[in-house]
Amino acid sequence: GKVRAPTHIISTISDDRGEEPCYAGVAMSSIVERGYGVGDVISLLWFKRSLPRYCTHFIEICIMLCADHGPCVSGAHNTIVTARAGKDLVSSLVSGLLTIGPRFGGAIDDAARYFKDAYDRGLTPYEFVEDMKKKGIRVPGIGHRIKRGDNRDKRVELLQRFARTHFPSVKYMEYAVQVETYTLSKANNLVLNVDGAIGSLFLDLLAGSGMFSKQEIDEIVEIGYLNGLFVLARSIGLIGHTFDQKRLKQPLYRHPWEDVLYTK
Ligand code: Q5B
Repeated sequence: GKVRAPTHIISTISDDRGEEPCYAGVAMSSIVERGYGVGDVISLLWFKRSLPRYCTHFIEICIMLCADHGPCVSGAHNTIVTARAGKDLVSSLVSGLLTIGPRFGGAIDDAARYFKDAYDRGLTPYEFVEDMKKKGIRVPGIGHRIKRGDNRDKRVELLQRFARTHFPSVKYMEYAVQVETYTLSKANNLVLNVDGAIGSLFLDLLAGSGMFSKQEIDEIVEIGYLNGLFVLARSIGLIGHTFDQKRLKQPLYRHPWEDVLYTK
């Protein structure tokens, strides 16, 4: 019989060898004819399955509301400075993307990990937060530079409203809200932020949709798929900031001396 030569690459998500590309076995013509959106494409290429419409709609809402948050956040700032240094689109984009991490936008996976672990172990919000404090770890998904208890993040409210209407269960999100109630009793800036809202709600999507086994959920959380949502979404805004600076023909950025504390 035929002997298959050993391959150097294994790939399971897409195939371009036929007449048209397939994403997780679904032909591009079906994707177009069925009116699929970017949430469906993410479902196929990241999760290797078609998810129910409320799940793909939720993914699309996450992408839309994380696409940009103004010129002052870390990512946009880096992109703007880079574009003004005369660099190309890709350089400007990646310099912004490189700021995404545990403090800025990249706390979604850790929020999901810590909220899941605490909820599944039956910790009260008090036990969870105080345990994190003892370990010297900031609660991922909690805290914001400008949002406050009396100036909540509208994006978080929108996500919560959608999930309460469409998700079969929002137990992880409700847990995150209880954690927020406790952290807000400590300081007014310790709100549930957009990373925490997406992290906890994605746990509800994974657990409540019936589309994932427990083992698959654990693997998704362990590998860390969810920061990918912020990276993908914010790329839209960072590309926009690059074009904006080029269109405005902005000169090289130099930070003003007056805004630096020179000290020994
Ligand atoms: N404290 C976000 O800090 C920030 C605490 C905490 C316990 C916490 C901070 C944090 C976890 C990471 C996270 C996602 C760095 C944020 C995003 C996207 C964005 C961005 C945008 C967009 C803000 C003051 C006191 C200190 C701290 C304590 C703070 N956070 N304690 N758990 N989580 N959060 N990141 O304001 O006693 O005085 O020493 O790391 O979830 O990135 O719009 O800007 O769309 O672009 O700098 O929304 O919360 O506060 O560092 O001065 O702390 O609060 O220990 O206590 P700040 P700090 P003490 S969403």
